[in-house]
Amino acid sequence: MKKFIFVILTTIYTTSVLANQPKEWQLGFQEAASQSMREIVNFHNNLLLPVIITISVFVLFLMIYTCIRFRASRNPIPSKTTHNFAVEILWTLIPCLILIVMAVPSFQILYKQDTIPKAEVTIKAVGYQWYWGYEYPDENIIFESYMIKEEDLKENQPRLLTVDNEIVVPVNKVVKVLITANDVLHAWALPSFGVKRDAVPGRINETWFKAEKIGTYYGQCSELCGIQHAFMPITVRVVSEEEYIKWLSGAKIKFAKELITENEYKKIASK
Ligand SMILES: [Cu+2]
Repeated sequence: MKKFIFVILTTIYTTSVLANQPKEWQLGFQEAASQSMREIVNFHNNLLLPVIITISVFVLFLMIYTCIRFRASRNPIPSKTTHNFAVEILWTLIPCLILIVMAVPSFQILYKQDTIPKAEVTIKAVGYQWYWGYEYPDENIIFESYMIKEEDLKENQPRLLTVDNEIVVPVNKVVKVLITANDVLHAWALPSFGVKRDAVPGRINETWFKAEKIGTYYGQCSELCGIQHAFMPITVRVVSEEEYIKWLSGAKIKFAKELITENEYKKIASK
């Protein structure tokens, strides 16, 4: 009973809870943190759901009506009619029209996601069995991101989602993500940003997002990649521009891809 009440309450209050990670007994999507995800949620809630519900209710009504109206006792001699031209045209045309009505906004969203605006930050994500490797190609930064085991979690760190090295990006900036894999297929997915792309060995996929709110966002590998598929989460920390610059200067030293000279070190450290 308690669980039931909880489900009802979360259904009513989902929009008011700041959800950048899955919540227990959650229904629906996580709260959108990008324009792209808002459009997806809008499309789902305001078009797909009403269409699906209407069709389901209509089919259910037809089934119940048929069972009652044409039951053996009420309809002892069944009709032998097999074809009806008008009905057949209708049940072909109407589903076609419904599909077209859904396809138009759906393609609009897809094309918008596919067109990558001029990127202000570029990140390369590489899937490995079983962790993610990240690179900031313009900043000479490279690091690996492993899940933190349950026994090592600190307070408020979600289980199975927290990593040791998070990706850090500035708020309200276009971030382009290049996605690939080193061994098998993986997929880089972040529900709050409406992003999900396959990581394919030997090829680079692209996606982008523009996070609108400061916070920590969690995603998971979304392509079954082996025994530890569930243990390679994705964590993105969205910070202010100043904080990002501060993080960059630290990361350039800590995660330097190529050896930095003493002069460069001084230059970075003095920032
Ligand atoms: Cu996986």
